[in-house]
Amino acid sequence: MQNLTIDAQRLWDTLMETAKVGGTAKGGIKRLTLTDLDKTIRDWFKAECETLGCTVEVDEVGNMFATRPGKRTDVAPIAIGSHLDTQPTGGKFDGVLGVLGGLEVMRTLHALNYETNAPLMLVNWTNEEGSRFAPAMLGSGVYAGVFDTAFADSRTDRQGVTFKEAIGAIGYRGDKKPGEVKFSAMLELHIEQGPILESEGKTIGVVQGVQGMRWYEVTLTGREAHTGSTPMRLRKNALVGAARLVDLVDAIAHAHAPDAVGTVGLLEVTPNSRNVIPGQVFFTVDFRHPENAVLAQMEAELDAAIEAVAVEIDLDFEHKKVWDSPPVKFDPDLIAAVRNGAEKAGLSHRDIISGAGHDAAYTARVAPTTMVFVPCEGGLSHNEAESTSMEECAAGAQVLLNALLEYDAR
Ligand code: HGY
Ligand code: MN
Ligand code: MN
Ligand code: MN
Repeated sequence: MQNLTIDAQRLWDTLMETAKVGGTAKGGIKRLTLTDLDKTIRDWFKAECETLGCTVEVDEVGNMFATRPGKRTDVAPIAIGSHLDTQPTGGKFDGVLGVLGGLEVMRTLHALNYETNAPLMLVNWTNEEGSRFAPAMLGSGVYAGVFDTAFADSRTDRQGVTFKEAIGAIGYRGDKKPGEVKFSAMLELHIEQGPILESEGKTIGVVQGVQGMRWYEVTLTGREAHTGSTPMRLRKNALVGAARLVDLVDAIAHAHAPDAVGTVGLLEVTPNSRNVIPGQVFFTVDFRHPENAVLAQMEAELDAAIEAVAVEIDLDFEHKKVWDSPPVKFDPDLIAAVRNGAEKAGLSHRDIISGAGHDAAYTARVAPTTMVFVPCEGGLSHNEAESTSMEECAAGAQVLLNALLEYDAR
């Protein structure tokens, strides 16, 4: 058996080089989905894959599928990949490591002229982050049939631009229908984005699944009025209501500790003028927990909290659940292949559930799926200071290769 070892330096250099596409002064990446920067990295990705002999297909929502032929033409490809879009204050590794680690696997096989049995597919999913267009994992969600293309097209960013306009503007509305490009299995490499692996000194996370996630949008409406001449007793201050609810979201999550998390991440005040009592506030809620029953309980508590605050401050309100991604368990055979892949590489490992959402949560609905985690410094992610080492990136890519080769040899 050839010594199939990935090239750590080449992977690291590619990570650092491509991080310049949307690179920020603080060392992160701001490369929002379906922007010109996203187009730049997509064009680069396509060209790179084509130099490795891949054919690149694109579906209606811009998901990119680069397929390297294998010995057999009668089986669907084994897929690896992740996402190249980032948060506004994103780091160099979230999503990117999964795509470029997969590219490194392809480069290694290409350099050794190694032919896998099944074809090998490298995927770049559209809009995994859900920052510009909610919900997250939108591209893989359309692929898996959770959403349809019309729903994706209708999503708008906070400037009122639709997904449909944005994907058209960068020319990535592909001709493949959702789910038309098939694969037999999916392995996604990703940084953990949490503190567990680093705190335990483990190099590889053998991911068992992804926790449940729910997103809500809340609009509180009071009344704009003069900050100087309006007595406190006559006010309908929407921001005071929102402030109460920001704290209540935090309290609900703490009440379901240690596994629950709750966050208000986006909040907009109207008219946002220093001497006008805020008439309206729009904000989002992100709840997560490994069990659906607890998420349902947290949702009920949120409903009650919104009602109570609206009565207390005499506000109108509307709120809706905009995303509900239930807990996901990954495929046992693929999990075993990752564990064996870590053992083969002599790397420490531990089983782990993902706190963050990933495209793998949706591909698991349509094909056997699992993930490989590597540590990130301080467990920090969705932050420009996100960091991990060349060795850990290489370890993740090596386990990805080992696992897919084991699965390919079945
Ligand atoms: O929200 C998430 O967990 C992912 O980063 N989109
Ligand atoms: Mn990610
Ligand atoms: Mn992310
Ligand atoms: Mn008051």
